[in-house]
Amino acid sequence: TRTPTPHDKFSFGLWTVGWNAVDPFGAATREVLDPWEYTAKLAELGAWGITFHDNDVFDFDASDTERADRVGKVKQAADAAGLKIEMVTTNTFTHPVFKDGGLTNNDRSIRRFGLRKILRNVDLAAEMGADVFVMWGGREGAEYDSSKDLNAAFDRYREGLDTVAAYIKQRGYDLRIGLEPKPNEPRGDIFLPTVGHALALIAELDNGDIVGLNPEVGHEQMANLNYTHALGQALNAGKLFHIDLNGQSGLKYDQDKCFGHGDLPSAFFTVDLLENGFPGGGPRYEGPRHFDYKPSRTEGIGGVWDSAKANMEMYLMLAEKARAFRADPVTRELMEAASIPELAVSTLAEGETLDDFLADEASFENFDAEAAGAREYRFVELYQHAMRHLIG
Ligand code: GLT
Ligand code: MN
Ligand code: MN
Ligand code: MN
Repeated sequence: TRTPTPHDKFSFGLWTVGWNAVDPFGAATREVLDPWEYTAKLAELGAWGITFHDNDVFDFDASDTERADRVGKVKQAADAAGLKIEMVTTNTFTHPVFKDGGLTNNDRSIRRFGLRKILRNVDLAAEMGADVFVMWGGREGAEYDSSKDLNAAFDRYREGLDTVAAYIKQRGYDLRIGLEPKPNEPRGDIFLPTVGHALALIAELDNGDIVGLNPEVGHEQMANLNYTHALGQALNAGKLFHIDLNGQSGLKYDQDKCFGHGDLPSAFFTVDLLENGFPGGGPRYEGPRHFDYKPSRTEGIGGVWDSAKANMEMYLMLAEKARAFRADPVTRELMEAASIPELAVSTLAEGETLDDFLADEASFENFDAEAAGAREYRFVELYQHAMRHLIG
């Protein structure tokens, strides 16, 4: 595979390569560098952008001067390395004050504090030139069903999101919000567990036009759902604002492995959608190919860079194969045989009224359901053909 270039639009969270590998059972296994020390190496490996939380760069209780100094150093390092700061997000999950959430905390004073922390960070995102403001509500949720007035919790979630979106508009910032669903971990049950739940809430917002999704591979897969379908529905709704690519091997804790190191065929079809679009055209995702992974705890600093490279290499290898798969005339024939292009034809004809439809005997009275039920789709052969391209 060729080496990545900025043209590929790969980006990394500073919390990914910068993770010291603490887990609930063990201490850190790696030293961490200062946030600005990761930029030169990421750029050298071919990355185009970086992303961060406020508290990846400065401490929760940093003074204004310290905050400005550390943010300045990251911005300077990114500029020097030619990296774009494409997304900024807020940490509303680490400090104990957020143990019952920020926007949906039962304690109103904490909700007011959480919202202020987020708004302050919206200013920072705009100042950094970010396009997207991700909101992962990892602590918004519960372990105990007795602990929440759920009706009020969803009201407060909407209120919080609408307030952030209204602030972005009031300030005239060129920023869109990307909600990141996750079913559980760290909370027993997190609100907005899947892309579908988030889409439903967004539809009820007053300022929902600038609120969309940041779906993560592993998070949908932890809910036993299909990531590519999640991207498909978000795209179809005009709501795919950002993506978190990584790898997850089935139903277990959030693994954040390298992209493609979990469910490989699923990663292939994700890249196929991102690189080639829907078979019949339609909305495309043109944003960053953003990796949200964690270099495994077994890895030292060498392994950090091995794994950063692995994400990009996996993506490029899959992209090459997905392009060849789509360009293959055999694929096109099999797609025809499967009637895939026909799904893009509206079910009622243009201008056909309900009365016309009811009067069309060919569609019902004279329809041969036995014959239609006996047709072949050759879905298995089409999938097998994809596998030939993937591993043949
Ligand atoms: C945290 C989480 C990620 C989110 C980050 C954004 S924070 O690491 O596990 O999935 O994308 O807040
Ligand atoms: Mn994850
Ligand atoms: Mn994560
Ligand atoms: Mn993520």
